[in-house]
Amino acid sequence: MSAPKVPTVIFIGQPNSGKSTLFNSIAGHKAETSNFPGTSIKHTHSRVNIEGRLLDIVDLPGTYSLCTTDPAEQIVLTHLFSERPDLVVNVVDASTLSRGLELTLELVELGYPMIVALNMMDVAERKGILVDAPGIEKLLVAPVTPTIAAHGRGVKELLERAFEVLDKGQSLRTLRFAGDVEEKVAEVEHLLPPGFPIIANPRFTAIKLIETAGHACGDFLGEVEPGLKETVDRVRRAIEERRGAPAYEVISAERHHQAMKLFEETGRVLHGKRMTWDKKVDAVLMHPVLGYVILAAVFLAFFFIIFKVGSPLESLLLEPFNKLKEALAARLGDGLLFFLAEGLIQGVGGGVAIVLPYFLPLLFLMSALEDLGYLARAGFLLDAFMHRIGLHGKSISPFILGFGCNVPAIVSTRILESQRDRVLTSILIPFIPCSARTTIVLALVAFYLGPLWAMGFYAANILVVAAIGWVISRFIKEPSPGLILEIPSLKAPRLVSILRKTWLQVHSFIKFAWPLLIGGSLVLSLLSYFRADRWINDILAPLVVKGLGLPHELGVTLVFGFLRKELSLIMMLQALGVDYQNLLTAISREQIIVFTVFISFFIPCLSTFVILWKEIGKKWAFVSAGLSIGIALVLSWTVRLIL
Ligand SMILES: Nc1nc2c(ncn2[C@@H]2O[C@H](COP(=O)(O)OP(=O)(O)OP(=O)(O)O)[C@@H](O)[C@H]2O)c(=O)[nH]1
Ligand SMILES: [Mg+2]
Repeated sequence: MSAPKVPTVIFIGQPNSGKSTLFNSIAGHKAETSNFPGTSIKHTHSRVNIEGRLLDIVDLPGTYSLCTTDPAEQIVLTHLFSERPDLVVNVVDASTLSRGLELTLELVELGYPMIVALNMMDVAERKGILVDAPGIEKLLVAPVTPTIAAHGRGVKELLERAFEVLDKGQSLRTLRFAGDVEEKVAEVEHLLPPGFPIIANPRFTAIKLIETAGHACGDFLGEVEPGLKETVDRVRRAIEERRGAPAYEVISAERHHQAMKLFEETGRVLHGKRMTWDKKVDAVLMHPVLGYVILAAVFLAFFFIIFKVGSPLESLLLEPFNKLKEALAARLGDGLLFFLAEGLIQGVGGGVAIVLPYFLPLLFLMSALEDLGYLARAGFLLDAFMHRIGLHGKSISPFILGFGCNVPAIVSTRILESQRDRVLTSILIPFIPCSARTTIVLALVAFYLGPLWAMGFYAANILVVAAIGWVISRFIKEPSPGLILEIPSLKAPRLVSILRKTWLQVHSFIKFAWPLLIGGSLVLSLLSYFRADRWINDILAPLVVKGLGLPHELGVTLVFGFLRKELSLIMMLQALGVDYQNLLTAISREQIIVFTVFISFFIPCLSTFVILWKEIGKKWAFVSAGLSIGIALVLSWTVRLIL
């Protein structure tokens, strides 16, 4: 007897409705969550055991509808249409219920077994929105469970109802459109030729053909033969003539009308609560003048906190490593063994003492701001600025992610619809100072010249990004139409979620970056033991010494920096042969700035280059690398001249 098939359950819903949070509360921490629409861009899969029963659960990117050209949203369609799940869990944000229900109604049209998680019940309550879950359940004939995914509330009931539907099956009620539209749908439905690739059921397929003219739903509708195409076109024209609007608009208006009706019958907005505290807070946070003052203050505070935590820790933690090195030097003399030991200590010590003291608080605060919903608001404030550089507000979320790490930021450009926006955003992201570069700025500029200098450096960096964007966008044609940026509700950040997110990134630093750091440091030790670094430095001398006015020894450091940004810092100390605390004996403050400028704009790291290649192609990856090298050289040279 073969084992019974494990049922597949997918989580689907509009962006930021809490799918990943719900998924994590069932599967443990696997999917990324944040208070930012468009966080999940690929699916996350997990096999879970719920009281002895196995389930394959899948967290999907957010989607507004079942018809889309957005590449991230297309993943959802693939899962729905090709892989046909056994159960759909539709996660709806109860605080924006009437809008969320439109997708729910489309899922009802699809007709797969489904249940609804009415999530964010706490936010809805705070906004004075009362929702009658049993009422919706009665109208949809699908189980509806109120949940607060962030606190794990209602999850158990949701799972119980999931098993109920999986065991007993379900027949959903079809909600019909207005008579004239329904008639036209039936017309197409009956003319579908035998063997036509039906998605879910003939009615759903007919609706999608009318809505999309057969081509905007990915490849799911297959080749539409001329006879059928003619029928569909005729029906579309008939609807258009009768209603005076394009057919797809008429259908979406029908669904909107159904959603509003459903909401009116089951939801109630308490008017006394209209001006809730979060609206008042938002009026200040997003105020056209005050908003920017607060934004600047938040970032200022952000830097000061990280610096105030990081720099004393750094000095404290470096002590033992320096002592160890001295002890080893006394014992091993200056043979190969000492060089290797020194390389190892520099690599390990650099990670523990220089990178982590800044990196950890940075990730922690960043996650907190993100979960609070402040980053999305910063995005709103910077929207106008984005338009200036030829992009629209939606690109702000990859940008903001880029401050953490450029690699996931580049992947997340998949949320952008047009290829032009994807390319432009992906080319700009490598100029955004990621956490590794921020660490360098803090450890070098802030530590040796003061935190204000670091902040100025940062501000200048953003301006340079804007300038580069402005110039490039003139070359890559037309900006795409503006898109309304969605602002999620303010939410109290949860410590568990922040700690988990921080850990996830620290973990990947330990796993991927640190070994590179140690390896790079060892290679450099070997190079200098065999004096091979000399001739690399000699070759680069005209550029490094004459051009940038930096010490001769730093040539190797500048080149190898592209392996990993944190490495440059450690390699710099190694190349100059000084301890971190004595840096100023080997290099001047002006040179520190020139060095940091070069490192900041030079190709961010190998992984970024690889991901660019994968996401937007070889040509653009090389364009980006070329740009980085050119801009790094020009800027650091200019800075040298100024100083
Ligand atoms: N107050 C409250 N916050 C919640 C609830 N569920 C999720 N959140 C928060 O809402 C934000 C969005 O949650 P996610 O799970 O990332 O949403 P998602 O649907 O996966 O979003 P995308 O992947 O962007 O489509 C996070 O900050 C969560 O902590 C809830 O029931 N109540
Ligand atoms: Mg998600």
